Parts: sequence; structure tokens; C-alpha cells
Amino acid sequence: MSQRWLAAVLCIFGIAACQPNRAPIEVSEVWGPEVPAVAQNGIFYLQIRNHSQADDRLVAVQSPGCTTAELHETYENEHGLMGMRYLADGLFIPAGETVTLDVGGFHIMCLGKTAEFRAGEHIPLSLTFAAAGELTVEAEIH
Ligand SMILES: [Cu+2]
Repeated sequence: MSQRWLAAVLCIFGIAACQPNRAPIEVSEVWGPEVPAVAQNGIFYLQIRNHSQADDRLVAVQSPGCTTAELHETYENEHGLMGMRYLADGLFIPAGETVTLDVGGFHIMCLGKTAEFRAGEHIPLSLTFAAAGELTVEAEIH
């Protein structure tokens, strides 16, 4: 019997953990839209999966391509105008759930960009989670 098959059987019957080596937090689809060189700021989007049994929170973001990086949320005010606000308490990532930062919602604001947000460029991004710690990913500009 192969080890992999045995692991699957144990997993099915709840005898062993199914994904013992999987990181608690998985970050994917990290990207940013192209921004003209003269623009001061850039923006990043991504997806966060919490594979663990415990809630977590994205508390800080930073990038060598930004003077400052901040977690923001886009919202519509009472006059129907779009604005955005800084998420002072970070972003809650419930146990077992996926949180998506995407156009018109949550995003990472790159204030005072120092990197070129040109198609094909890759910009490193560090994410700090309250429980899972720091994770570095690369945003693809397209
Ligand atoms: Cu913003």
C-alpha cells in the first residue's frame, strides 16, 4: 500500500490530519493594475485563504515598491460618491474562509510608489498576520 493512499484512507476516517504540511494562511492571485509612471500611488489585490481552525487578522502590509502601504476599503458614502478608508483594525480572516481583496472593495494602497507599476513587473509584498506571522509574496502587474 502506498504511503499516499494510506494517508488518504486515514484522512477519510478522520484518524489523521488531512493536510499536515499545509501553511495555515495561503495567499494567491496577487496582482496590481498598471499605473502611469507620473501617478504617485499604486494598488494591490489578492486572495487570502485561512486553512486553520482559528481566526486570523491581516494587521500590516509593506512593500519595497511603496513608501507606505496601507490596507484600505472602498465604500460608497451617503451622497453616492465612492471613497476609501484606512482599515485601522486590519482585515479579519475567519477560520476556514477566503477573503478577497478586489476592485471596488478591500485593497492594499501603495502610497508614494517607488517601483514601476508596468505590465510584467513583479513587486514584492510583505503581509503580517496576527497569528500566522509574516508572509512575503510577489504582485504581478498587469
Ligand atoms: Cu485605497
